[in-house]
Amino acid sequence: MIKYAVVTGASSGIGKATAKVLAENGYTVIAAARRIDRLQELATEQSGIEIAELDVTDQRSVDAFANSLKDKHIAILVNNAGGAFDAQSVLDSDPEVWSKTYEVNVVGSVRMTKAIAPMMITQGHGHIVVMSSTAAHAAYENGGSYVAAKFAERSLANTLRLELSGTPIRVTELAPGIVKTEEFALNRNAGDLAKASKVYEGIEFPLLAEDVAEAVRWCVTLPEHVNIDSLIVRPIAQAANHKVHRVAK
Ligand code: 8X3
Repeated sequence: MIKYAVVTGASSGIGKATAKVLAENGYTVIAAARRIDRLQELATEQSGIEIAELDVTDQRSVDAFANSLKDKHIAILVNNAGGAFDAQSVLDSDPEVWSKTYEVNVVGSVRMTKAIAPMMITQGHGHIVVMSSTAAHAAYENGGSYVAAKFAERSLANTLRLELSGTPIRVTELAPGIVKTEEFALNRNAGDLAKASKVYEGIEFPLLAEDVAEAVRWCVTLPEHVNIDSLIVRPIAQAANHKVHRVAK
């Protein structure tokens, strides 16, 4: 039987790295994202990857995607699509950005979970991974929209775990700290490369997307009676969200 793993937001960063690692570990990965051109590149880089266009903020897109999964044994769902879209104080922030951030990170994960969890229950097993953040564990200044969305995603995972008790579905919240990826800080800083670079300045060894992907691999390949509820992963230079050791140039 082919075991499928669905990874959302798989066109770059943590999602892409996770898709690759799961494919290397025997899963047939359905890498899903809006940017199909990037997914095509991924599928040429790594065998065992099927691709699908998906916008988790669009219920019709999620429904069409779910229909395409009929008869497939979905072992894993990684709710990874998301991101941060501002670095503003609450007072300076735009409510539209809060809505956008909530829609993609939280509601998108709810849509995907509602689409796939019933298939997992019917199949008799499954594992849902919610990619949250250390921002889901402690607030910080100028992070309000993202912090709120990630707290909500963590709550989604915690609620689901309770509601799915007695079913064969594992639920894991994975909370990475600073991860140096191509796009996260750029998206947060409206494409300003200088501001985005500052996020990682002086951190000799930030986490890489591959480090987080390895944590996903570990969680999902543990024996099926073992559930990692919540896993915080930080670079050693980040003792807490606000305490980052930076080396002066
Ligand atoms: C990203 C980590 O430190 O920017 O999820 O909140 S942080």
